[in-house]
Formats: sequence, structure tokens, C-alpha cells
Amino acid sequence: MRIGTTLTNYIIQNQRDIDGATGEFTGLLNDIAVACKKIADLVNKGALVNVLGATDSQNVQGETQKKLDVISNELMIEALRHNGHIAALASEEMDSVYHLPADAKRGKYLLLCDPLDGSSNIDVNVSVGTIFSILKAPEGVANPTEQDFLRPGTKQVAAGYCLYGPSTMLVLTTGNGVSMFTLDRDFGEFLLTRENVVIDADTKEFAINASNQRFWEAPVRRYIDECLQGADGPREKNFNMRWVASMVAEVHRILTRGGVFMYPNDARLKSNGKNGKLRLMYEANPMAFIVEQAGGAASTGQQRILEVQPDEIHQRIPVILGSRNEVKRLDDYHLGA
Ligand code: P6P
Repeated sequence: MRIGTTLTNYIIQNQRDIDGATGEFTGLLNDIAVACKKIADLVNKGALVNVLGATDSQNVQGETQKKLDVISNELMIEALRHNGHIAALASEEMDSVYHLPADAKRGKYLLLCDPLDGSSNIDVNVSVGTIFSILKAPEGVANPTEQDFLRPGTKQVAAGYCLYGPSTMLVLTTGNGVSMFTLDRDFGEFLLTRENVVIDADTKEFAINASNQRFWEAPVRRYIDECLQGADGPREKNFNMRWVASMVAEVHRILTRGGVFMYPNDARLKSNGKNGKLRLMYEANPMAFIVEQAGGAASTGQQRILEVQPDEIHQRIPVILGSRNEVKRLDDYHLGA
């Protein structure tokens, strides 16, 4: 009887492709998978284990933290801090870099994560996810600083997400394509269900929060207007629209059937001194790495996301990603503008 390829076996078989990888990288991925399995369990149980609803605290972004935001962050730390695979951790849910306990062995990697992205969907039972990005840690530094994390996305060793949807799926790239694993709850293993994922270069589906239309800049307004004109307009085809308000779900759909996702900067965000809504280090960069590895593209509208030099760990960035021909069209509109 066939068991299938587990995530751990897949990483071991492929770790020769990972720059300088030893069993430590496999161990790190395993720790992340353990945290994701526990988060999946709590997300799935929801009200049964009293994890729904909000806390009375806010994160560094000034956003009210859901109970599961805080719990997911604690689970990620718990899964990683004593196993000696990371040197430090940064999270959307923590103002500053998390340093390991003094007696904990330091590892070769830095982990950045959004422990539970899209958590506003939790209470309405819509898909949410965990996003993670892995960098090499500076050698011989016991407590890496925020500055040690501020590397462009091209320096990522690996990136991935876990989607807590109708099925729980972990999607991963180590720089050699994109692989998808589905959680078999019967024996608690992520099993390989798809590899060498490729995004169609063209699409008829876009994802944007259309309630912000009055704030959009001209290139975005032009692109969406043309899509909405459908077959009678300059695109000569009809488009569909999706907006889940959960980036992990949107990216997974795009990896599966193509599409373009946009969270551009706009007049509303600019008036609040923001450069987009999504965070560069633990949302845009890992998703851009995955999308590019699947043959798609990821841009700010002005430049490739993975080439942005970070200034601070929680900085925001405009995001356009997905089918590469659509991203290029949006880039051309921005550059023309
Ligand atoms: P809005 C979730 O809060 C998130 O960070 C992404 O996952 C999602 O794409 C976006 O924000 C949704 O933003 O403004 O539509 O609620």
C-alpha cells in the first residue's frame, strides 16, 4: 500500500538543491510544519476550543489582534525556539525581533512569518493562512538584530505558506520550483500532491478590493476599467473578479488557475503615510518568491518586489502579482504614467 511522499522525505531528497543545506534545514521545515498542523487543528475546531474573537490588544500595525493571531504566533515560537534551527524570528504580531532564550542553541536561519494572515476571516469561517520566509542568519551572531533581517527578497533561502481551507495545504519553494503538500489528518503528515507548479502567463481573473476604487491611482484605474469593459473593450475578453481578503487564499488560487492579485498603494493609504497595505518582509517577499518560482511575476508597479531593499521589518509595499503578462501590463501602465 502506497504512503506517498511526506514533506520531510521530500526536503531530505531535495536538500542537495538548497545552498549549504544540512539536516538543519529539514529540521526547520519540520518545525514549521508542526506549528502549521497545530494551527490547522485550532482553526478547524474554532468555537469548540474558544479561539474565535478578538483580544483587547493591537499589533504593531495598530490592528486589533484576534485570539488566533496571538495563539498562532506563540505556537510558531514554541515550535522553533528550542530546536536549534533558527537564530532569531520576526513576526507581524511582534513589534521587534524575537531573541531565543539564552540557553537555546542558535541555528543557521532567520525566520519571518505572518502567523495567521487574513485573520479577519476567522470569525466568518473563511480560509486563512500562515506565511513564512527563511533567510540565512549572520554567522557567529547570538542575537541577530532587525538590521540582520533587512535583506532583499532575492536573498530568501525558502518561502512558503500553509492554507487553512477546505483542505490544509502547505506550499513551498526552496528556489527550485513550487511544490504543494496536502495534510492527511488521519496520520498527521503533509503529503506531496503537486510539484513543478506553473502559473498561466495570461488570465481572465483579477483580485482587488474594489471598495477602494475612488482612491486608486491612474494605472490601476485604467487596468481595472479595461478589464470591466470585457470583450467589447480593448482587452477583447471578459474578466472575472475575486476578493477573499486573505492573501494566502488569493495566491493559492492564482497558483492553481492563474490570475492577478493587486493591493496597490492609493490616496487613502498615502494620506495615512503608508506605502501600500501589505508587508514586504513576511507577506510580499515570500509570496513573490513563490509566484516567480512558478513562472509568474511580482511587482510594486515600479520594480520587482524581490529587489526592494527593506528599510524596516514591518514596512509596507504595494503588491501586484500573478500571471506574468498581466503584471507586465500593469507595470507598463505604471511606467507610462
Ligand atoms: P482588505 C489580510 O488582512 C491582508 O493582510 C491580506 O491577507 C489581504 O489580501 C488583505 O489584507 C485584505 O485587505 O483591505 O481588503 O481587508
